[in-house]
Amino acid sequence: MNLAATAPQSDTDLNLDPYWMPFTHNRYFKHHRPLDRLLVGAEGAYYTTVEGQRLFDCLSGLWCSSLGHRDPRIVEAVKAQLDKADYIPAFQVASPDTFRLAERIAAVAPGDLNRVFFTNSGSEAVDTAVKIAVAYHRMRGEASRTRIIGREKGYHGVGIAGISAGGMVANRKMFAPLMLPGVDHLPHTHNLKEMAFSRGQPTWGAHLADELERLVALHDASTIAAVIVEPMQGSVGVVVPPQGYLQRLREICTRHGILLIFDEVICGFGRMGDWFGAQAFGATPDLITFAKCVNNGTVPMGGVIATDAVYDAFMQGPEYSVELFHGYTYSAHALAVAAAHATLDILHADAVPQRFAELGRKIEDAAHSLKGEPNVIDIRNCGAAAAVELSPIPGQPGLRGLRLFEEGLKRGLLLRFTGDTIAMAPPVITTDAELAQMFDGVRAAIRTVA
Ligand code: PXG
Repeated sequence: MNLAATAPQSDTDLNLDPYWMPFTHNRYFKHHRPLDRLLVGAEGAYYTTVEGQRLFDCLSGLWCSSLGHRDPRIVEAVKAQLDKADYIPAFQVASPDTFRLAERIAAVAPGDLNRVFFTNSGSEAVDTAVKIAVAYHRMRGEASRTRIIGREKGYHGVGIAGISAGGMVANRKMFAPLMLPGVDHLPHTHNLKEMAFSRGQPTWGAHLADELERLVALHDASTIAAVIVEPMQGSVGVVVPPQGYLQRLREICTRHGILLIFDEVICGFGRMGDWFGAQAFGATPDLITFAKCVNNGTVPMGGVIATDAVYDAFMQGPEYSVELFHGYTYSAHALAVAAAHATLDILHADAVPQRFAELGRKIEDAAHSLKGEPNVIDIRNCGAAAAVELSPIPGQPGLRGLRLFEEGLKRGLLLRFTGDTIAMAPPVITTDAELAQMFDGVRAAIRTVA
């Protein structure tokens, strides 16, 4: 360890080398030392940089802080929990608050999804759901059902199950030998020719769900455990399900005894204008994965909601035996549970899903007003989320997206880009004036990088 690492430093001579930043161009960041990307404060819909600049939080953190930052009701709940108990083990004992939280989550989940398993992240939630799906069939005497069907362009986090079922090539190609065997993929539904500039759910594309029938014909249903999809594909840049698509997936899964998993890590807890994407889009899965907005991103938490039927299949053997050999040290961490209760209080008291539906209508109009700006080849929106896709600079994919992100910072906007697409999902507290400012800033930035 060198001295610089232990001596007090100012932020400007911060040693950037030891921290290996996730999903970040480390060399570019460390070379350019962007002070407008060093964040020290978060309040409401804004971050504050080390230089004191305020940045509007266009993606609610990473899709997780949908109520805005540091709502006093959540802050107080976490502080109060610290005064009662810091850590409570999750194996063989539990806090009563965890049971109450599961009950509250089940109450807002659709259909018979009444059983909640807690994890600490979306990636762990996906691992958990995939394990539950495979074990479920085994418990029912169908041990040959092991195959997982994901979807192209899907993002299910970075665990082995998530990258195997996921469909974003950059997240997969380096790890090819590690992938789960027996995974196949549905085609994605993003088609510029058929659906560019659709408002909300595209009318074209429901037939792509029938590709599942083709995979069943290829592999046989007796080998398939589950299909996992995001109702709305968030990470790849707000790819919206075509009308009728999710219903068709549901029908085919039911017909063939395949479990349907909705990965609602982004869609869950209000963003789609309802509690879950399942309700917003009108299709009910057998398992839901969640994370992020369950506690407004305050303390890591994720989980899986299962139907009674899935849970019941595990309840076999002697009563004293463990039914599912799975769980995490920090499953239902006391601070995360406290933050989740406070978040649910706010989601109910402030009618957040409905307010997201209203905000979504404004986002739709504002986003689609960018049509015709230079290099804009698609605009998509769904719930309170939108994405603008730009044509790449020839031979340099992703560079226009990066430039746009940097222009956004100059205009006080913290944007999120993936390739040459920017995604926006601002907090529910966003005012009309802030929404207008965000889209004015994006418009100006798009023109600058043209
Ligand atoms: N499933 C889905 C659908 C996700 O969106 C995960 C799983 C993984 O969650 P964890 O908590 O393990 O990161 C995610 C995460 C972005 C962005 O910019 C999206 C995510 C994470 C970070 C950035 O779109 N999604």
